[in-house]
Amino acid sequence: MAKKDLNIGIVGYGFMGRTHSNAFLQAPRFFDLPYRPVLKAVCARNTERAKGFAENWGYQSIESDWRTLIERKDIDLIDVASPNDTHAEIAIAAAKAGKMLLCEKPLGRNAAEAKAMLDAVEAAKVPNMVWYNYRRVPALALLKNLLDEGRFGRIFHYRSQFLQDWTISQDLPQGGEGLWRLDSSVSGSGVTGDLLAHNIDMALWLNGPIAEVSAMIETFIKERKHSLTGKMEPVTIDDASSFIGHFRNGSTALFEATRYARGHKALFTLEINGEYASARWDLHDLHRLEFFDHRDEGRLRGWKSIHITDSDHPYMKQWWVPGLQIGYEHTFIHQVADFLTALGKGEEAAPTFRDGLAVDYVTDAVLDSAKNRQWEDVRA
Ligand code: SOE
Repeated sequence: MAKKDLNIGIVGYGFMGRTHSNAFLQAPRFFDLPYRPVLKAVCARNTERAKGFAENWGYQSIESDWRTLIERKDIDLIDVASPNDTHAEIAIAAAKAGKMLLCEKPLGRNAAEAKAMLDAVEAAKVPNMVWYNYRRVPALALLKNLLDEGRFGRIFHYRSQFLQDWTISQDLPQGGEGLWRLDSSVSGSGVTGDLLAHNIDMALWLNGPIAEVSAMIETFIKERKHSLTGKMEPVTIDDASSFIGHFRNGSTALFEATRYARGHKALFTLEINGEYASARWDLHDLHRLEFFDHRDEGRLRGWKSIHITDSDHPYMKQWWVPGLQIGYEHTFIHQVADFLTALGKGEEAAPTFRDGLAVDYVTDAVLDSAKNRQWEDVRA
């Protein structure tokens, strides 16, 4: 089948600009897709750096103002890979200009922003997706299939953590390039929107909606020098965030995210316990799914560690040979492949902006609950 070109304009060239650009380039090399992403333009304020980025990744042109980028007739899709405070303005304007949208997570700095973004893409009827990339880890896609097949029976517990340790030093400044995640006016929140949002998106996908939460947040370092002003300023992000809650299916939730767990760099873990089966997974060993099935013969019952590298595992047929694993960057490649496949069929690819808003409703409830020191219902 002839491939159609899909012209991409990306805003932002940081960590996520790199993961997305790599995915646009690699997806059509490994998957048979109806569209071929064409890297038309990268947009960033620093034109020297944008030029270097364009040369490295093969973007055909650069722009320094996202407004000019979205006006361009030769761009079909805008990829928002810039800091969180830019997501809503760019996405809403791009949707109005009729562009398809991919947006880095979290969708908005809060649910109000995310709702305005959802309204814009739905009014414009443009395809849209949020980069909650971990849904495309093959082991987790397999877990989703096992859950959908009903192998776990009734679900009792879902627990999930995201542990990092990179902000422990008092000397780390807040704000500016690379450190905007520590400035809540840019990021919206601390670990709640940055890390816990991943745990929540995964949980909503695997185990359905969360009904209510009771949360606690903590800011361990109260003042940091701001990179932009050079002055010591109060820290207004949450350094740690945890909650208990109830899913609508009756199971209980136990979640924690922190950047103060010394020794842990990106330890995203989850465990689900059902009537018949349990499963657990962690990002440091992302190609393994631990699975326990109580219906196995009693003498042989036990935890299995399944190495997710066989061709009958999700996505793996497209990669190497059984036994050879893939990694973090592949989750983004899979996401592009799924988006383009769905686009070819005129279907949506999840997580859409609607799914992104659902996450923001939970993170808003977490922050409200911690502030008000009470249980909060999550908006449906
Ligand atoms: C923060 O350190 C971060 O880079 C997040 O922003 C990403 O979403 C997460 O996948 C890894 O950690």
